[in-house]
Amino acid sequence: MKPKTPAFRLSFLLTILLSFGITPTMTAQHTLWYEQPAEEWVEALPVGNGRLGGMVFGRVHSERIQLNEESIWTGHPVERELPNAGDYLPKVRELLFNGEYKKAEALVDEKMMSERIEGHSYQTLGNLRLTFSHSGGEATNYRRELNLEDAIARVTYTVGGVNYTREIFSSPVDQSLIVHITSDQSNMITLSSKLTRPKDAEVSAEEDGIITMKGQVTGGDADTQGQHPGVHYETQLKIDNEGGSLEAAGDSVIVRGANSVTMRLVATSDYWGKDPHAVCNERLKKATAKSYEQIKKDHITEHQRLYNRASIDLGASSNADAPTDQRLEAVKNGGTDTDLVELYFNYGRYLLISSSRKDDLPANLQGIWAEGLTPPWHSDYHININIQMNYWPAEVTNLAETHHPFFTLIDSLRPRGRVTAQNTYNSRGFVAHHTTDVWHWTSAIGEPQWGMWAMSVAWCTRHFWEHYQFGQDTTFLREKAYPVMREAALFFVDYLVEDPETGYLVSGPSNSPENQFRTPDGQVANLSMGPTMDIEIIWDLLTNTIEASRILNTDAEFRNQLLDIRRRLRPIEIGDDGRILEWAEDFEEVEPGHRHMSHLYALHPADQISARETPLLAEAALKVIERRLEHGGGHTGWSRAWMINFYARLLNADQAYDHLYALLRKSTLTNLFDTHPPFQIDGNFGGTAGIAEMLLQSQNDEIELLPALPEAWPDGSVKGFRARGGYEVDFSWQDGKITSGKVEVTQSGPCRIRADRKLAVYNNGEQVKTYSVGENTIEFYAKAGTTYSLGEQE
Ligand code: FUC
Repeated sequence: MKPKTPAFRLSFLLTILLSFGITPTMTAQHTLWYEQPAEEWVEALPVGNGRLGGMVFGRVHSERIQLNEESIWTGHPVERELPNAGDYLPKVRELLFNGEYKKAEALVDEKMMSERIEGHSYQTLGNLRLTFSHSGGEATNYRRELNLEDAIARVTYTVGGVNYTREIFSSPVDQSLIVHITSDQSNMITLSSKLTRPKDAEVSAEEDGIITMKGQVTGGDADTQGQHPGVHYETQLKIDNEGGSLEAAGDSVIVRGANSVTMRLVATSDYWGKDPHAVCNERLKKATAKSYEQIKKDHITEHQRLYNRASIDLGASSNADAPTDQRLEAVKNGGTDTDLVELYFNYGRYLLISSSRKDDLPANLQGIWAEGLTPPWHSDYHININIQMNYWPAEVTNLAETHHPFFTLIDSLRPRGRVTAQNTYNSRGFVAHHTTDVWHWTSAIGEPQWGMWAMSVAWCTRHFWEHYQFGQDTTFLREKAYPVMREAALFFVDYLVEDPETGYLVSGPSNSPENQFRTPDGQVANLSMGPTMDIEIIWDLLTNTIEASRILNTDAEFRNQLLDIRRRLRPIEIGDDGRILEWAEDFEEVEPGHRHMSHLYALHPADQISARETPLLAEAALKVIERRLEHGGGHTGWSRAWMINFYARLLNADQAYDHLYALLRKSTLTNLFDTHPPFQIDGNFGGTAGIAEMLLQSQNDEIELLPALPEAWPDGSVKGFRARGGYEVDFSWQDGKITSGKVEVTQSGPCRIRADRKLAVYNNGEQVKTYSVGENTIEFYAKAGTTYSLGEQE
């Protein structure tokens, strides 16, 4: 039997539809659209090329495109180290081992925590303001949309019988944000353009239609600790009219009676060590040498190179033709909308492509889209949970190259991280604490509750390892990943300490981010020795580094040392009530519904706990989740996204599905941004990853198709997902059963596939020998460069 591939089915369907003159619309899954302009910033639509972003409001008469450039940061590298902090480490540990938690915390607070420096922040680049003169009354036929397939925002409307269209996008190819305005009648476009910024902006307009805005950014009004001058930036906007006239007036450029207007905006800062003026000149010259049509074509081609690699189809919705805000509202009112789930998934991939491209800075807490001078948490890189979540969907949804800016950030922390490791812990290797920013500081700052946590780097190294696992690129493993993993692991060789009572190796002083416990004498405390998440992260880092050194056939002595340390780590413990303990002792949590579920790191994103392989631990993890939920857990956007991923890993489709809808209902804004609150992009990425996790998993040395398929998605397909081991996978299902699929193999070796039943494997129509290796699971020897089809056993 030759199985029908999804591609075959789709082309067949298209042939039938087209022969009846029916063109299927796919917009519901790929377009956000609205019947009114954005009033608030969180209603505007994001465009971005990885570094240059815009939030498009789509106002008819006074358009606002709020601008961001990823390197617009106040501050500069600042010395935050406490050279003698490590002198207090033995005493702090002694106090913690003796149960004197509050005393230890006070000592940490006084002697080991660096000062928090407010005022170092990511900031808005400014605004592009367009004031239109339309004649003919009110606008009708209004539509504002973001097309995710083209990565173009569009605004269309009619005034006085004239149809106007604006197209806005940020091109990665031409490093410029483009605004193109047309109308269907001649000489009807009249507008004035301006660049504005709340402060630190010198603006001038020239007769050739170029507006320049430049300055050195300083802290926002909310900063109480001074101005903290940061980068020098420049942005240039070139306005070209076709038809009509153009003139500079003060700091504006006015176009009158044009047929069309094209704007090219470039921006950069000296963060990268280059003169921003020269870089802007060069970029603008290049972009101006190309026609609008060519820039647009190149932009779409480059975007689709990434965007089109993966897709999902989970069935159709009845409400698919309604505007996005109305669809979301219907879901908030208890409805379901499968196309909206697909749109949310596609949007997550769109946001990652648009905020993280190779050679950029990584996606920050708001991606690249942040309003004002003091955005929430300074839009920094929280490396104690948030930045990791940004990259959860990168590998599985086939956007591996978006991961690189994150790797570069972690690599860049090494020089300062080595100093912090020495100063704070008398240890080799490198370390960083709960957060950092573009200035790459690594010390423990602020309150012990979040700041005294030396696990961030170790967690981030999991991403290097995942990138290798999915892509099987040994050059990456050798040259980029292993040196970072090795140095992160080296830190723990020196840092871990033997618990005098049990003999096990533990971390500390440390918190379980960012939860508090009650001490046996009733006090509220933050720090202890060996909280469970630490142990899980360290186990994970050691395991991955050991494996990497084996693959690279290097460092045998170091590997043996890591093996020995891993053996001596305190195990994950199940408490009397059946839950995984969050701390080394069975402390009561102060906030039982806390948003962090740190001690389940081993279930997801790591893989030490597995529903199939460690069922008792999985059961204990479920109890943790249930108790958190009973007390209101999952209440922030990202926390809800964790729930989806946890339940998918626990193979509980119904709960994963319910939490996916809870994410849409409770933590999603009308422009589909995740809200913590406020807007924080990790929930978008975590939600996207959660959907993928429901459809395909590969953390247990097998590709599992539909591990957590809810009944609401009986028929569907997945295209272009990646699986660990170097595979790219497509598959379709009907009535919850796999009907066809294909696996593209980049690395020769045994390949295991688990599905609803044992599948057959074909190569060029010939059935391949498979081995039955477990429940619904087959294995075959896959050859690199081959694409195998999946189908029914004969
Ligand atoms: C962590 C979380 C918060 C928030 C902040 C940016 O500290 O605990 O909920 O997401 O990062």
